[in-house]
Amino acid sequence: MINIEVCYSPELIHLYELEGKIVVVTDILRATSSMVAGLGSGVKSIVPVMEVAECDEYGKQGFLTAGERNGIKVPHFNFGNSPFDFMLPENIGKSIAMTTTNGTRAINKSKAAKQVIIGSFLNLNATSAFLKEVSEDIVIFCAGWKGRFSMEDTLFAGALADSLKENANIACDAAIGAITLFKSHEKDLLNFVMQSNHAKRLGKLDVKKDIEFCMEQNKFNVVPILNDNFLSV
Ligand code: 3SL
Repeated sequence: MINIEVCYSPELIHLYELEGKIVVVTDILRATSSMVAGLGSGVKSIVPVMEVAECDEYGKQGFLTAGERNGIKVPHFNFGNSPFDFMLPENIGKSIAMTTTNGTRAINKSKAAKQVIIGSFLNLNATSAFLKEVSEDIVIFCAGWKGRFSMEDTLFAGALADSLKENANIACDAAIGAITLFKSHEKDLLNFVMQSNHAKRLGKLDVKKDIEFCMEQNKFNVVPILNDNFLSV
């Protein structure tokens, strides 16, 4: 049986062995939800980078640029971090360079893994189905907020681990905790997430519709996979 672990924060990822494993990076509000929404709507590829300057370099090569700092669009980028921006019809077939406070950082910290994939509530069933076919151990990596635990990422980790638990060994307390949190709130996920620090932070930016959208389940039947720094489906 394969093992499933959950890591609650990029500050803890050095405690996990990633080599030979599949890492599922999740940043529900909003980076991985936006990636899934974009790639599920016809965006060709997304390159997740750590710094604004790296995005700018890709921009000079013809990429669209996207991302935020502290939730606010980087002023000179084409767009910010809203899933609705990523789904615009004019992005179909385009490549996007993206940098965010936590999500793209977590992806870059996952590169020692055998494979890195992107999970969100928007592609929960697709991610689960993909992982039911693998023989490698799995680490579900929550991007959190500036190194801290975040409720919405942990809820997703719990939902995903719960969907896999018949075929896998739940291999750490963090995974048991995530499943327990998810099971306690699975019937009112959105209301529960509205109490989270990040929803309150985003609420001040007037993006409630983004939060509601990011908590919808299974709108996209795609699993973004990282290959040579590029995410595609
Ligand atoms: O930190 C991130 O990766 C973002 O998703 C944060 S925000 O939702 O844009 O504030």
